[in-house]
Amino acid sequence: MPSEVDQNTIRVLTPCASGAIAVIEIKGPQAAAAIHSICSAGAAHREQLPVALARVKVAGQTIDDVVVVQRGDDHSEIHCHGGVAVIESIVTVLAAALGSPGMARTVLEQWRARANEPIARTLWGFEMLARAATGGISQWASEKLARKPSHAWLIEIQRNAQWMLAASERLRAFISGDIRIALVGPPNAGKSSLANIWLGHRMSITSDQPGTTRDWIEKEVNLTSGRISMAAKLTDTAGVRTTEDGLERESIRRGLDEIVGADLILLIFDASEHTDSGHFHRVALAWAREHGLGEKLQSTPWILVGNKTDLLSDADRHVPTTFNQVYISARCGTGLDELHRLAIKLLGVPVELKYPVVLGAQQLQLMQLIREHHAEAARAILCTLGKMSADIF
Ligand SMILES: Nc1nc2c(ncn2[C@@H]2O[C@H](COP(=O)(O)OP(=O)(O)OP(=O)(O)O)[C@@H](O)[C@H]2O)c(=O)[nH]1
Ligand SMILES: [Mg+2]
Repeated sequence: MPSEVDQNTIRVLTPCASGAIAVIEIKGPQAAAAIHSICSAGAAHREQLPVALARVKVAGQTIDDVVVVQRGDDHSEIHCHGGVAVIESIVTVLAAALGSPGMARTVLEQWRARANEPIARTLWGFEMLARAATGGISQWASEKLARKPSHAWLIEIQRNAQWMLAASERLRAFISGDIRIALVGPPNAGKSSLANIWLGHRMSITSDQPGTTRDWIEKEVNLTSGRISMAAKLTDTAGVRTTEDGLERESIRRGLDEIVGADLILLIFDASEHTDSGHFHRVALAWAREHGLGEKLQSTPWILVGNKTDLLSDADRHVPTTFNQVYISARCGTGLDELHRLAIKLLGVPVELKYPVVLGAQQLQLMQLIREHHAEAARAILCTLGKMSADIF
């Protein structure tokens, strides 16, 4: 049986980021007494008014002017200024007032752990959330709130919140940048040049010396097409060829190992060495089989990338003969839009990535909305969604 002290909890509901206001939740049989003991003015009483202005003082010194909200008999919130030092101080004095000073450390650690959580990784998601304060979900909810709040619209908000949560779960890999794209091909094809131009700065050394890349290198890149923008991990590998050099053989083996876990393979060749795209396709497939990649290409989406098109005259320029071919020039940066479009298509990026999807702190807030089924909570959460997205810009 937990003691009364153990039943008390403190949680910082707002995310660990710079913000004007923070909300600290306190629950348990001693919640009201603890708030009363650290605030100089009277705390809120639900029967009269659920909110009250108060001044938090420690040893006679004022820390902050706050609003105390009483949500229930054993459930209150302190709405204080959002500075980190203010939050840390109030959590510390609250924990002490509850007779459990050690709790402050755990509460603050949990709060800080949420500091780097992405809110939404998609451009469209950001846009939708940014508009939330003046339009989007918020406007829709405000209109409903302006009329008499009804059970029906709360159910509707819940249904939407649930949809966002479910979509966010389904899209987690796409949102969190866990998708892996591997660049594979013979030496000198331009793998490292493509990786560099994609990243926007030098990731790998390039040279006309075959076998320049000796180890696989992985970096996060952005994949953008239309309204979809997602992060992915791009791996540049050593050029694959038969060689007597033991060190190069080991580099090639490691590169091929990396390809095993890839979600998309970019098979890259020097297109200027081939007469037409049909010939190019056959040679590339034979090359892949010769180097043990045949099976992997059966089970993983792949794109045949013909590089160095700047070396081809207009008359010699290839026209793709299969849906998964693309021609680029890593030197001039041409063809990259088409490469992004095809990559997004072949990765099977779900259509939901066009809509707002949420992670981390916002997920918690949506869950709270679903659980509490409460008009006040709905309003607070929708305002926070708007505020958080405004903070991003
Ligand atoms: N003309 C032209 N040259 C290119 C292009 N892309 C790469 N190159 C050149 O081709 C050579 C090889 O490029 P890298 O990017 O090092 O090729 P790689 O496939 O990484 O080679 P390894 O690391 O040896 O496997 C370099 O001299 C590049 O400047 C291109 O689009 N056009
Ligand atoms: Mg290289």
